Amino acid sequence: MIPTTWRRPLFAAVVAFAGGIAAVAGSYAVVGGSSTFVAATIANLTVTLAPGPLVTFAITVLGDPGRDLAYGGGLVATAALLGVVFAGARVAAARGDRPLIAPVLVALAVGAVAAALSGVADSAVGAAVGAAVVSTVVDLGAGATSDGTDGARRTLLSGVAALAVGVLGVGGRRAFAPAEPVPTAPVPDDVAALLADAEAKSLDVEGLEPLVSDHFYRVDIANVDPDPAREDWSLRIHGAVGEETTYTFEDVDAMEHDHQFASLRCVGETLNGRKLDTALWTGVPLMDLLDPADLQGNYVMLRAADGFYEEFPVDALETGFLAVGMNGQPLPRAHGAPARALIPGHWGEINVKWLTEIEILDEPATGYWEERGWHGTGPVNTVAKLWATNRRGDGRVEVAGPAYAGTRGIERVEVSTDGGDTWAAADLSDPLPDEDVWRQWVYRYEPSGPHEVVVRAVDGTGTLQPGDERRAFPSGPSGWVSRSIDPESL
Ligand SMILES: Nc1nc2c(c(=O)[nH]1)N[C@H]1C(S)=C(S)[C@@H](COP(=O)(O)O)O[C@H]1N2
Ligand SMILES: [Mo]
Repeated sequence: MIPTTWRRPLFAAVVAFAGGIAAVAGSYAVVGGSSTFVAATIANLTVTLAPGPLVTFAITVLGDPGRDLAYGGGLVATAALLGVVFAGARVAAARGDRPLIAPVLVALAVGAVAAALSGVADSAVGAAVGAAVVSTVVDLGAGATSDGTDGARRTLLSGVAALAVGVLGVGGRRAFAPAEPVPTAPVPDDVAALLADAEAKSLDVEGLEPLVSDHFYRVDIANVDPDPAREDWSLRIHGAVGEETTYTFEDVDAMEHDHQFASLRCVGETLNGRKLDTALWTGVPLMDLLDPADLQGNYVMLRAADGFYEEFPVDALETGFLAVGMNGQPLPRAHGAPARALIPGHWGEINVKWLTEIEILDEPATGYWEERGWHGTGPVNTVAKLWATNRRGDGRVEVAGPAYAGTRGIERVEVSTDGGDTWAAADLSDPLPDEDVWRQWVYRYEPSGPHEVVVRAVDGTGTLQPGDERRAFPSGPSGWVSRSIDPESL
């Protein structure tokens, strides 16, 4: 049994937390998982405040589950904070001893804090209503006495009310509003033809992703991605420029568009990891936007709506691209809608999503990941990955994967089936039209007992992929991918 003296504060805490949960659910009911959801600010704050190595670990090692964990923490923290506000308002209301004042004060206080957190009225109104419902139910259902039984009753009522608000709010939202409206558009003929070409060139190997990835990886510093509307978006070019220039989405839309295949690879991935993918991007060359601004500095800082920023030498912008479409569709929110930068041949991190600013600098500066110890603004390392291992009907073993060396291109992939003593050339997929894109390799052979397969690539300059093994931190993984294979267990 809980000691009697503890009961009151414990009950009060449960009622307060229930109020906080209802406020979070109310906000969700109105705005869903958008960036104006009341829990988004705190969920993202946890990443901003967390120490660099922890963020790196969460993003690179834990990946999506790490993000879910941080998001869950943000939800609980937001419910707790709004719960404290809820309880404070009820204490203040109790002084006046007028029954209706509590829900009104609760709504005002919770609404005000929710508005401060989310920055918008509708999300705050949802939170205010959710909290006020719990406050009302608790007062209406509980008697006037304030002994232990009464407290237990309030606690139970608050829990039931919060559950009801949660089920109605979250369930209703999920049922009636699309979780995230996914814009779709008819795929233009030229894009469809390019995608068909990529499909035709993809090697037919079980367990190997096609040349245009089915599932494109994502790396985000924010737990809740920004979702700027096209109408509200703009791209400002400033700093060491002759002519400060700002583009709206309409401006960009009116310019001539181009399509290009490009792969992205995260510097923080493991050697044989999956943070390497390819898409067909649609957009405009960055220099079309930058030329009128008359660039005068040697460095550039790209900034984004989620607070992300990366700096690198201005030369890399020359082949840069502002992507507004991906695989024939508008750029998805997760990949930076309405517009992201693509910087060919460089690690993923400078391919800034939700791009809002291009600042030209005279002096070098430090980007988000470089402040956390990474060196990920340069060209990618060469890699050949081993993603598929199959036993074929004819008894042969089939090994395959992608190989990528940024704009250097892939000239050859070599495979060893004896742990690196002897090497043979793998078959390569036909190259896609653009420079900064992976190729697939496949090698089939007659096995004789358990053995070790090793793969390595030679890039377009004739340079062999270095064999020395290094972990991802700080400048990307290095080494040859190898795997022990027992043909009998394939
Ligand atoms: N605004 C913004 N841009 C960003 C990031 C981010 O967190 N915020 N992550 C970067 C990193 S580390 C990588 S590897 C790529 C991943 O792009 P993707 O999520 O579209 O795969 O985006 C880069 N651009
Ligand atoms: Mo990355």
